[in-house]
Amino acid sequence: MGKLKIAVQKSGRLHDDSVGLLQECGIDLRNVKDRLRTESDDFPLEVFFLRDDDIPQYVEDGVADVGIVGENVLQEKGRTVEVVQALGFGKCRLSLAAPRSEVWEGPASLRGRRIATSYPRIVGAYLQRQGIEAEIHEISGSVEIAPGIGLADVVADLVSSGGTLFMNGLREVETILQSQAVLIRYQGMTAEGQALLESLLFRIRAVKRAKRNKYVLLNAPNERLGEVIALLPGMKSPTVLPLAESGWSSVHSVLSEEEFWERIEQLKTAGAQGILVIPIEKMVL
Ligand code: PRT
Ligand code: ZN
Repeated sequence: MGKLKIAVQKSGRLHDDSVGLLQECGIDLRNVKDRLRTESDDFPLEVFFLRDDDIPQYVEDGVADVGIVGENVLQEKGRTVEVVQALGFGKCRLSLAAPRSEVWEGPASLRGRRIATSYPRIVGAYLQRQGIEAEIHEISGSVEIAPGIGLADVVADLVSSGGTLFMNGLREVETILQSQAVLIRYQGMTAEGQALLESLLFRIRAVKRAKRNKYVLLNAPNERLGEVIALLPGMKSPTVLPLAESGWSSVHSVLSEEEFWERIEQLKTAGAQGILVIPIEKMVL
């Protein structure tokens, strides 16, 4: 039987989360350090470790069936691949930043200026959308020092905490692109490859769903069960079991992260006690 070939970053910010996701999907990978490729014993998967910049092309060409890469790299490379799933890690944004002393009056302030960036294609498209002419200086690293050494007036670079910009006397002034890691696929996959991808996606979605949800157990007095149950949707509906002490029940359910704190407070107000919250490892609907 064939194997699904996946390209992931060899080392860098996406490596650990990419390998970690596969492992959470129950796919054991041996020798991930300093290797160019490895296979799994318990899932028909072959992993290629590459520079993130090369991943879109490998997937466009079908050398790898799928890949994990940041949307920023994907857009910059402009390769023809299909995005099948956002993965929720590697979040950052591509932003314009100007020296803190500079008065910023919106994108129009870019007119005729020099912009240093490693993302000439995305920045070029942005300037075109804004109808602004400016000079793009492509540099491959340490973009944030360009204004300080007189190489450019502003920069367009990836930002997560903003610490790097701050330390270089720069201020984020416009966001061009929001980015996260995504799973991409080769458009000409065989039927067998697609079936393998479906089973990988099934696992990825179960892992992601589990992360967004918590298992909740609590005790409630029987006369207030109705109120408590109304607050807990559960996967179908909550499980209710009698406690040894008469007049009380134990209620089990699932709550999503977004509504979690608000619901816990409401549950307490509705008479719930001894609330336990437990992480869920996998969640299949
Ligand atoms: O060797 P290879 O080419 O594979 O790796 P790389 O050096 O090109 O990329 P790497 O490992 O640095 O980043 C891989 C991907 O992680 C990027 O393409 C983004 O999709 C994502 N990502 C998420 C980030 C950041 N957050 C990030 N903060 N990539 C880079 N940064 C850098 C940024 O360029 C700047 O220098 O971190 C600095 C800013 O961070 P803050 O926290 O100070 O704002
Ligand atoms: Zn790179």
